[in-house]
This record gives sequence, C-alpha cells and structure tokens, in this order.
Amino acid sequence: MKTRILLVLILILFGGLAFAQTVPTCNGFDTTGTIPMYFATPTATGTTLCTDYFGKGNYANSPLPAGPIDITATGFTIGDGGSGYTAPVVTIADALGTPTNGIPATAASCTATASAGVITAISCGSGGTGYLAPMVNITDPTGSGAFILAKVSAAGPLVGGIRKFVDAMPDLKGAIAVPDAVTFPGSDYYEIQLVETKWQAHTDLPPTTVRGYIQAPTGTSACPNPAPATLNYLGPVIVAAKNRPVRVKFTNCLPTGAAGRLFIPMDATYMGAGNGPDGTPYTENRATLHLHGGNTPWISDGTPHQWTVPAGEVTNFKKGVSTQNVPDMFFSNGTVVPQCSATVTSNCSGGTVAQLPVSATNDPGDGSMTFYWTNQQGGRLMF
Ligand SMILES: [Cu+2]
Repeated sequence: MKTRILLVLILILFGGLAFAQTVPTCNGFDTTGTIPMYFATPTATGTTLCTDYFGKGNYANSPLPAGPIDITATGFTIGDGGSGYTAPVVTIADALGTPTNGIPATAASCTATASAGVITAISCGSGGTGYLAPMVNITDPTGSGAFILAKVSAAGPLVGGIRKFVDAMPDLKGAIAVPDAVTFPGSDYYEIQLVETKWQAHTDLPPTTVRGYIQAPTGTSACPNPAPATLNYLGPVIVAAKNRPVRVKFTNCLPTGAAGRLFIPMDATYMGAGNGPDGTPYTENRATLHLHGGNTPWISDGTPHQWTVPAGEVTNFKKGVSTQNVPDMFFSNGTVVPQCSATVTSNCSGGTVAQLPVSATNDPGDGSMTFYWTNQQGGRLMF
C-alpha cells in the first residue's frame, strides 16, 4: 500500500500558483527553443496549451532557492501519523525543480519510526540537495494515512532564488533630470531620449531587457550609439513647479527593423495598435510621452495617435496622425533653436523672422516630438 503525503516549505509562499490554474504555465520550449510549451514531467510530451504572460517559462515568477531539507528536530511536522504501519520506507520527493522521477539528484536519506502502527518520527542521515518543495512519501505493506510536512532548510546552503533585503531601493533623488532654464526663458527645457537597454532588477536576477528614458544634453541631435549599457531605472525624474511650464524634446531611440519588435507579447487590438489605415501594421517601436493628470494642451497629450517611430524606421506610419509640434519651439537640423532674449539676439526664435536661422522649423526631425506642459495643476507625483 502506498500513502502519498505532503510537502512544503518555508521561505517563500508559492502555494497553489501553479496548481490552481486550469491552463498550466509554460515551463519550457519546443525543440526549436522558440515556442513556449508545458511539460507535465521532464520526460512528457509537451503541449502548447499553456499560458505565460512573457512567453518564457517562469519569467514573471520569483525563482525559489533550492537546498537540503531541514533534518533537525523541527524539520518535520506530523499532521497525521496514520495507522497500520509495519515497515515504512521514506522517500523525499519534490513538487518542483528538475527532479528525476520527482526526486532530486542528491536525495535526502530518511527513515520513519512507527509505534503501534502510527508514524511518530522521521529521522534523516542527510538532507540531500536541490529541494524546492519537498514532499514526504511513505510506502508500507500495510499502513496508510500518514500526513507529514517537510521544509527546505533555512540554514542552507541554498542555491538560486531571490534573497530578501540585499539591494537598496532605487533612489529617485539620484535620477533627477537637470533643467535647462536658459534655452526657453520662463520654462524648464529637457531633451529626453527613449532607449532600449538592460536593467538588473535584483542582484540575484540577470539583467533584463527594458525600454526607458535618459536625459541628453541640450542641443543633442542624434541618438546614443550604442545605447547606454544600463539605465537609471525610473529616471530621469522631472521636478516641476506649479505654473512653470516644462518643454521637452523627445527622441525615440529604440532599435529599428526586426530589432524594434517589442520583446514581450503585445495586444494588437488596443486602440491605435494593429494595422494602420492602409492595412499595413504599425511597428512595435512607436513611442510618446504622456503627462497623466496634467493641465496640458491637446497637442502635447501623447495620445494613442500622437507618437513617433525612431528615425530610420521603414514604415508607412512614421508619426501618429494627431502628432503636432509645439508651435513656438524651433529646431535647425534637429538641434534646438533658443528663444530670443536680452542676451540672445541672433539665431533665435520668438523675435523677428530675421533672427530665426534660415533652416529653422517646428519639426524637431525624424524620430523626435516636442511637448509643452503648462503645469497649471496642483503638485503631485505624476507619470
Ligand atoms: Cu493620462
């Protein structure tokens, strides 16, 4: 008779996550390594009937640390000793991980003590290694009904997983953009670029691909090449004052062509996504800025129809149909033209036509857009 008993571990709660779903989470790939699949066991034939937001197994879950089971006096909890046990044999299997037949490569070695047919104790010579979610299995010629919990040893040694409290929280104060208060007197001016690069969210995780923003010096007309190796994630932060406008030249510096495809699955049914008016698809590297909650003129709202692809992208749709440039911001070959002032009287905008450079235009160039935010609203953290 075989009695199958239970698990589970401390450290991290994963309870039910993988088991409550009727559609299993993809946990591997087909033979080409590209199509996500679910394998019930490492030796089973996989199925593509599985779900995973990121298309890659376990991308969205925190990996668990693996280690030996806890073989100390408090390592096992006997929920029910069962009855009728005469020659119990203990195996410590695992509900997760990559065990062979459910047993890690280095299995724990344990025995059960039965008293009057009831399991009263589990003792182990070794805790093994590689356990994520240990399960105590007891086989016996006559007994049944035992229910015993095991756990992974907090003392380790643990391998993999994510440790708590090892990284400081990102400090927004270190990511504050530097305003240019000179180019447009009365306004704070910023040149912001969108790049695709890496961000390491946790010391125990590898860097992951992200899209995020960087501040470029005033007068920049080109994208950084190559993109910066890492981002100061969530930066740059623009600190604004009520009633002092912020002006932005935004440049989309995402990759073009096949490299410009979004690296996570995309819902093409949203407004502004999918195909354009001529039936050809929009690219997945379109971008805009949107100040949520701002008292902002419509031309600077960054709606689903106000965006730009990067310069050099081959597409029928380079900018959203509703994209408009700020009428009093001028550029000469993509480089900002400062507003005329008492000290800036030539090659400037806002004065006479003669003061404007010959090539000046409101168009900041392919891949760029301009924004004007009035900030005529109360103070708050906006995004
Ligand atoms: Cu909004």
